[in-house]
Amino acid sequence: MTKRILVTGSDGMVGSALREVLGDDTFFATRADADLRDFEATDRLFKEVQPTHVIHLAAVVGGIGGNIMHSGDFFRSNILINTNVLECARQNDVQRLVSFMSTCIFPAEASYPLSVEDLHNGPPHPSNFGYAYAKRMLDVQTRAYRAQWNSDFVIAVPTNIYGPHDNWNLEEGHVAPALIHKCYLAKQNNEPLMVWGSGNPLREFIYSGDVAKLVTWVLNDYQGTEPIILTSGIEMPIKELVHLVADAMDFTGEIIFQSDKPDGQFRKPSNAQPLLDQIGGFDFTPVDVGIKRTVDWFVANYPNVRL
Ligand code: GFB
Repeated sequence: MTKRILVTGSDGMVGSALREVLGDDTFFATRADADLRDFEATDRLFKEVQPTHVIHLAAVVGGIGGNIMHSGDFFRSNILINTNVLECARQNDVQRLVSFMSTCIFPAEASYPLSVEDLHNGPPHPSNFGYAYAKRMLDVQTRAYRAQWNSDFVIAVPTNIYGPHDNWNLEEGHVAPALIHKCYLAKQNNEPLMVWGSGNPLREFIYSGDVAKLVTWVLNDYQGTEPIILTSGIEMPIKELVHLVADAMDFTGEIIFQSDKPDGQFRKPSNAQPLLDQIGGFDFTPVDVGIKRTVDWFVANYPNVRL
């Protein structure tokens, strides 16, 4: 049977990057094709596409602001989406499915670097507990399906992804797109760039194009069954990200750190070794290069961007 790949949530940042690496044997589904919170709609999509492989990107996500404001919706929507997609994949005999968690769902108090063995050993950071617990159930469902039906479902766990086609919402987006959008407006309006928190928290950033290449490898070649973390393992203070954005935008105005805004988790360094053991080397896009590429994309496309 010829390979037929279904990508869910394909109109987002990673889905857009996957369009550049996957071939015409791929069906790029979006919310317009099916509301994956509805089982019947999800099953209709699987019956229409008849995929042999699935890259499951669809999720309701946001940055620290979005997670704090919408914890109930983030929990409910992601539980429904994942439950439906994995069950439809099983019922429609999908050979292999890759779904996504992220490093923000690990315990807030964990030994570093974060490793998948510790995933359930403690509560996640309160800033995103709704999303985090929903995503942890994806791990439970994946293991339960493998145990009962030998489903070949695996999970990729990227760190903070950034890149073109992101969600640029100032209040609910992730840090990189929010800062790029704010920096663009600050430059336009000759105003200070307002940064949330102290700028001291540390994050690992991974470019969307790298995630697309790595998840294609997970789909085709990853031999393990445990969730696989996708990271370069390089941490960066938020304040360094701010300067990369300002430099890429050629912004020379004032930068103000807002101490009344949340810092969130201080750091969440994750274990890059399992990936490197499996794949050998990987040329991660340096953050300064990726940010410049993303800023140039934003400036070229604004205001026709997702807000
Ligand atoms: O990407 P982010 O919103 O979420 O990053 P997390 C939050 C960090 O960036 C905090 C600082 O330290 C914020 O204080 N920050 C500075 C800003 N300015 C801004 C701003 O304008 N907007 C935002 N959003 N942050 C994410 C999860 O957690 O981790 C995702 O929310 C995902 O779901 C990702 O799982 C891996 O990095 O704290």
